[in-house]
Amino acid sequence: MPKIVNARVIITSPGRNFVTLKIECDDGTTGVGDATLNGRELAVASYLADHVVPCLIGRDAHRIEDVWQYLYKGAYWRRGPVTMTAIAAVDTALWDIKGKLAGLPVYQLLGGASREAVTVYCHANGTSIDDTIAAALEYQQQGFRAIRLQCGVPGMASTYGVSKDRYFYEPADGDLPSESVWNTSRYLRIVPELFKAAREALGWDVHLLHDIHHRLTPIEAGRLGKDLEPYRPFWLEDATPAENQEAFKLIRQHTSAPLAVGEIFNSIWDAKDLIQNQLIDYIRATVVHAGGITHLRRIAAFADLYQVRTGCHGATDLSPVCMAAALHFDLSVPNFGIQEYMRHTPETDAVFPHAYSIEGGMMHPGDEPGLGVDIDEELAKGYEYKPAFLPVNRLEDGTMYSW
Ligand code: KDG
Ligand code: MG
Repeated sequence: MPKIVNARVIITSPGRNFVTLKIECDDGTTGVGDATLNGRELAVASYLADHVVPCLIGRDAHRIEDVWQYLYKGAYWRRGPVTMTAIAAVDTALWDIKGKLAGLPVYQLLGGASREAVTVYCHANGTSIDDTIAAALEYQQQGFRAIRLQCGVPGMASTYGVSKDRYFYEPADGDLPSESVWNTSRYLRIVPELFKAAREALGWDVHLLHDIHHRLTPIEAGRLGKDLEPYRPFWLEDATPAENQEAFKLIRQHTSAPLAVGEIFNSIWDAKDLIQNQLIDYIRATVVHAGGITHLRRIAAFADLYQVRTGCHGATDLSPVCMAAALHFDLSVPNFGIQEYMRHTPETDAVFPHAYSIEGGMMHPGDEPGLGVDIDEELAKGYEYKPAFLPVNRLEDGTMYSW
């Protein structure tokens, strides 16, 4: 058996903070797992180093399911983003090791490829509708067939999804949380205009997506869905906060716009009612925050029973290790829908050398054994951790609101 002899928690900040777990076996085989929880990185690092790593030493690296159950059931304190991110990192690293020992890319161990490559959506954003359309046209020319559109809301100093940098999105921006201001009625007016302009400029052969980022009530989301229906959105993401899964019934009663939810979910229990009542069309849970490849496969298998497809979160705060793992999952899973893609900075890509590639709007995990991604620990040492918080959001009268 490949015995686990060491596991290191590596914190590095090549452009942004990342936490990585590297597990080592007695024959020298190593595997990596992403453990990054944006804005709460050190909580997961401590959970891993203090409570998980000591329990891994001496275990059989092949027993992925047993280790998963041990960490989940054995913790007593089940679920939650910190615990599930830590479990995900272990699980991902063990799949990487299994692939390397088998001499096969992980997607082959998951049943093999169900498609030739993975369709991704990219991000077009701008402070105005015109800027956003110009960015979207560029992506369309590069071959992307699915584009998320976000634009500034007139009168608001900043808007979710509109990054300060044209190419690199970075929401965590301060050593204390910065504050944004929100106005729902202005937002509800601008988005249909954005989609109208997008269809005029980009035509109908491209999928258009939008992220509401938990900022509407169910009835407001129903209104927006109705207004966007003529432009055939691919999905509306995080229309309303999903703690109350029943809230989506109200949205469904008012619009046929497809709904996507789940980037902040950490287990199947967050999505159970949404899926079995067919209140959503896409489940956005991803490897790093939802318990790793093992648990994400369980979520996808359950979702498949209800014709709900996957749409893994893929923002830049998920490291290339998570991206690689997501691509192996995406390539194999029967009910794949789409994968989010945001480019990492060159510094991030250098610290995490990877075999995955992108061509036009399609990605492939590559055919290296394991996940085909690693961390250059020497290079990583040069990028010290910097505290960085996600912003918070208030209404114009000062009321705290969802970010
Ligand atoms: O860390 C938070 C980001 O990953 C999130 O705000 C990005 O909503 C997001 C998305 O859809 O990529
Ligand atoms: Mg989102």
